[in-house]
Amino acid sequence: MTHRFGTVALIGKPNVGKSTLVNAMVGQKVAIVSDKKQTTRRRLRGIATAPDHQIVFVDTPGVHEPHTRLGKAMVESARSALTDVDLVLYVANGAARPDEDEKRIAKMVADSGFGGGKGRLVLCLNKMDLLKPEHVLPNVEAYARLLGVTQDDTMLTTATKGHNLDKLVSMIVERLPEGPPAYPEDEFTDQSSRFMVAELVRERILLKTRQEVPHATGVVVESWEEDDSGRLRIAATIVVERSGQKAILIGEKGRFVHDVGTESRREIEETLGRPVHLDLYVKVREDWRENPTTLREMEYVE
Ligand SMILES: Nc1nc2c(ncn2[C@@H]2O[C@H](COP(=O)(O)OP(=O)(O)OP(=O)(O)O)[C@@H](O)[C@H]2O)c(=O)[nH]1
Ligand SMILES: [Mg+2]
Repeated sequence: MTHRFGTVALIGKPNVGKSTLVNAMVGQKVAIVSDKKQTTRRRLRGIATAPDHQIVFVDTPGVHEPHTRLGKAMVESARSALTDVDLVLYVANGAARPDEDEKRIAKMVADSGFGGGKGRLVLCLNKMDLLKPEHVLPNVEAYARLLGVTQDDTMLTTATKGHNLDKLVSMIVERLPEGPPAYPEDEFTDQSSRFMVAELVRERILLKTRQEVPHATGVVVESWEEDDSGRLRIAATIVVERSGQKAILIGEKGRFVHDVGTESRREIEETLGRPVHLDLYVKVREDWRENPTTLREMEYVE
């Protein structure tokens, strides 16, 4: 049996479903997902292993026009993913026509040498559940033209329902070089447990807040120790930019942060496979998104 191995970067606008696709294709939750734009803040790997292949998916932050140091680092992290992969999986919201932002991202991908015709670019039009039947053909054609690919390189998916994902994986595997697996089969990601815990806390906040709060929130795990009973005691700080945001996150009588703690702890215990005691604190650090030290502490930059 031929075994194929390769690295695949998912590139696209924010909120198109890149992280949802990675989780579904890996078969494990490796990336947080939310209905807010710019959920993913740095590159992360999700590893999918099968008898005949191993694919290292590189999930990236959605490419957008950045306004902060964090935003710039996010876009740079997506751009630099293009330097070191076998294939690009270009993900777009198939239910919307390509706009100017989409054109800029397509150009960035082409400029990095992943133009159509070379077998190194696969187009995934996601959110097909939201697409009206009469828009299928014009939308598929518009994206295919933009990226210079044919229908043979295009897959229509609904990531949230798993629709067409097996076909998408086959399309990717066919295009990867032959080679042995690089990771053991039970390894699913390159992230540290500390980072994943911070992300699971942040995901809860993204799902429960609106407007500027999701974007102004970061999470740092401060301490991590095992107590006598074998339970992990984790303390994390939720960092926001303004006192008004802090008030929202604490909530009346501390209710909001308490709920975030209870809800994220359940998922953290599942991920780590052991009981956890989670303490959460909320702090204001003005303009932390401009602060290189904080960005490093949060592991958004190296
Ligand atoms: N209707 C529908 N929603 C989807 C589909 N795939 C993902 N979503 C939703 O779209 C939203 C964004 O999904 P993410 O996976 O976080 O998107 P992303 O591209 O990683 O976004 P960024 O990290 O911000 O770049 C979430 O609310 C998902 O549940 C789909 O096929 N259909
Ligand atoms: Mg994402």
